[in-house]
Amino acid sequence: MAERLKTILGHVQRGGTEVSLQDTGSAYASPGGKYSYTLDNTKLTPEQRKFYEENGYLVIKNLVPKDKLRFTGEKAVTKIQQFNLDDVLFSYCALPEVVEYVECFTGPDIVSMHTMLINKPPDPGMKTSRHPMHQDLHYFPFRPADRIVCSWTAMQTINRENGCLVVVPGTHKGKLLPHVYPEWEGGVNKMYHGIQNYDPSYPRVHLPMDEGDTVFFHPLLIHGSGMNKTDGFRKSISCHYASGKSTFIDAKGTTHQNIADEISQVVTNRYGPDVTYDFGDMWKTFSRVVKGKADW
Ligand SMILES: O=C(O)CCC(=O)C(=O)O
Repeated sequence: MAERLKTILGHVQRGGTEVSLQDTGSAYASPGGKYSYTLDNTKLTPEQRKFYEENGYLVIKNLVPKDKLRFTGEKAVTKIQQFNLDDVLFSYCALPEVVEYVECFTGPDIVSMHTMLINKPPDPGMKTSRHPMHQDLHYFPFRPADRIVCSWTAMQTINRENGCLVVVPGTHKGKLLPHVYPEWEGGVNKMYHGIQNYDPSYPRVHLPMDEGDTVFFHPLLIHGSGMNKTDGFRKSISCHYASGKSTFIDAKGTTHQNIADEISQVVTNRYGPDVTYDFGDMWKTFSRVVKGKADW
């Protein structure tokens, strides 16, 4: 496993020449280089901190009380995105249990950037309920990447039968790779881009979780989720947080360009060509401060 990971990192490592991309690194990395992905804090145990530094994710069992995950009205849809303005759903993003961990990665100025409640439907037999392996940073034109973290909470038992998360540990140490629509026979959901030329033999770890279990993960961590082979819907809720000191990059000419263009097209289709669209501004509009302040 260690050898295999070394080979993968050779392919994706930051500063390599395979893909030339904008800097995704941290402005806060400790000078001695001991910690790059976490900040000094009193929340994480030394073991938890070391685990995240090495693997790019951390599962906290039973973090969110079950009564805080009782949302109604989501049965008819497969995904609710950008619920920052819905106070009931947003209450998840502001849960002290969650935010105390988030601060270990973002620092004290915490902004909710991207929110999602996924109600993964039973697969219709075309494997379309899979989520291709990807890095979330593909969607985010803000930096530094190391001050972004996703909190993803299981709203029920989630396992390999109903499509749990799958991660490739250690890949957060790599760089942002180009993403495209995977060429899957049954098709793929809109805007579910996957890593171009993804090598499926990368050593993956499945993350079965119980209701309330929460995984925190880095935006460069390669991950996805499996097919829902059951008859029921599979529910999870997540929030991507960034530091309020983040800065925004121009997506033009970067690997973000294809997703920025795709979203731009959606905006044009819906509102007409006169409505101006900027990828970075879109994220600023979606954002909502959870703690401290945002500098934009
Ligand atoms: O919840 C899932 O099935 C996958 C979610 C995911 O990969 C993401 O939000 O980036």
